Amino acid sequence: MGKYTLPTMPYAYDALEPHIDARTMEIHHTKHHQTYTDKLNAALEGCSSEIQNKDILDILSNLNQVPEGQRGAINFNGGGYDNHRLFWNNMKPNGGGEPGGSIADAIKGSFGSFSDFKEKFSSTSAVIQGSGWGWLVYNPTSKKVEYKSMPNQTSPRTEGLIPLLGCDVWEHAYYLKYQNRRPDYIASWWNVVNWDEVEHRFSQAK
Ligand code: MN3
Repeated sequence: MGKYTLPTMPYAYDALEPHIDARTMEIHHTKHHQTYTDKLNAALEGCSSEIQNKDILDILSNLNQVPEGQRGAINFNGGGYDNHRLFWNNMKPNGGGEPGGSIADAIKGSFGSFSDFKEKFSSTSAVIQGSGWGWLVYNPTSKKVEYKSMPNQTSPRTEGLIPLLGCDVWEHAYYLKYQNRRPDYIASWWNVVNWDEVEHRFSQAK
């Protein structure tokens, strides 16, 4: 068995209905997330024990330490492994609404208002070309929260950013229910956002 195993889901596959359907959640977790996990383990086997012994968060934050031959595979599958475990936990049944606490103030400081943030996140994530993720991140340099689109499975950590809230806009995240209507999926996804988890990540990141 490899170093990493598929994380368990924090709720049932049908718990996010009607916003995200159970079949999509099951395939997304048991097939897609499992594959990223397996391929991350396989890519790590091609690395030195020094790399293997490091935590995936350290590896993603310092990708240059990974030998060139494995770097692409670690970027993609390590990102896929970490992004999805963040994703499951930054959603919950009966989520959504507006955040409170320090994350609400930070969003207001960076975007003007919560509705301006939501509009920017939605419209920019909707037009990511091909596959990728929309993220609310904490930038340790500016000490502000920012929106960041990332391609494919590349983690915001590879750019020194701390992921706080991610929306998977790969077709596999919504196609069964929404087909080509990515903006409809994103609009519905806001109803399952777990703001307590985002606030928790923000407090850890600061
Ligand atoms: Mn996915």
